Amino acid sequence: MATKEEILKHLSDGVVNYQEEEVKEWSQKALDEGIPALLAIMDGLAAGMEIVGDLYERNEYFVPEVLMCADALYAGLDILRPHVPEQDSEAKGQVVIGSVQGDVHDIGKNLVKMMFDVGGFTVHDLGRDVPLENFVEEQLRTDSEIVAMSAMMTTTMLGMKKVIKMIKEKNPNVAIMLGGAPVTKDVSKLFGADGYAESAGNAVSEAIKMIGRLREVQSGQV
Ligand code: B12
Repeated sequence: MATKEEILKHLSDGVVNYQEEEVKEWSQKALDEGIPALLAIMDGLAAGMEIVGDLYERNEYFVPEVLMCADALYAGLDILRPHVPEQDSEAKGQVVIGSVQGDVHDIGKNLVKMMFDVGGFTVHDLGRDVPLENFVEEQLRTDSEIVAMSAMMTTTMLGMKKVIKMIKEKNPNVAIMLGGAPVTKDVSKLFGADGYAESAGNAVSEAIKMIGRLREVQSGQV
């Protein structure tokens, strides 16, 4: 029987070495051994993807390898995701989420989406490379309290500022949250966003705080 640490390592290594079949096998093993699915995703699959990021930055991996690593991660996610328990069945609110125009990076966004799902939010996922106006239209269509945008490139990040301006002009009662590797708390503030989270792990708690502040403003308390 493999230990928890061994299973997590196999999941991470499977992503790094783009071994899709191995990742599937170890994802199933993680479930069979009673390892919490969320732990297997975050400390196994996502941890592997972080190593891939370092390899890419050191020019040891290039786009084709990274794409195969992403496929391996998604293969594991397909098996593990249905086993992540809903943390709370009470409806928390609605969120529109997507990776901004020009940006095809969606692994981080999909992890954040999953956390919103299990955290009791109704999620409207626009996908990746989302035209900026679509965030505005989807917010109006669904009357979501939160719009969460992801950008992984310094170039695409600038689109977020435009979306914030467009949304605030049409509907000031929306809380906008930013995330993604090049985005910082300071950048979020500078762009006029209402919130920021560094990782999928704290996105939901930040969103709940943002909704609280929104409701206080709406009821004239501040
Ligand atoms: C995987 C990857 C790819 C894959 C994407 C596959 C996919 N389906 O996503 C592929 C191979 C397609 C790719 C392509 C390219 N990539 Co790329 N890619 C990466 C890489 C290696 C890893 C990103 C990743 O998935 N990380 C793992 C996840 C789990 O982490 P994460 O995304 O950061 O997300 C976490 C947080 O940021 C946060 N978060 C993310 N989004 C959001 C949103 C909200 C609302 C919140 C609250 C939180 C949040 O929570 C997440 C989970 O905790 C990074 C390097 C790196 N170190 O980041 C480069 C990187 C992002 N890519 C880069 C580049 C340049 C490119 C290309 C232009 C390369 C090329 N020459 O073609 C193309 C661009 C294509 C495009 N138009 O978008 C650069 C960007 C540089 C910059 N600063 O602008 C990076 C930083 C690499 C580098 N150092 O050069 N890439």
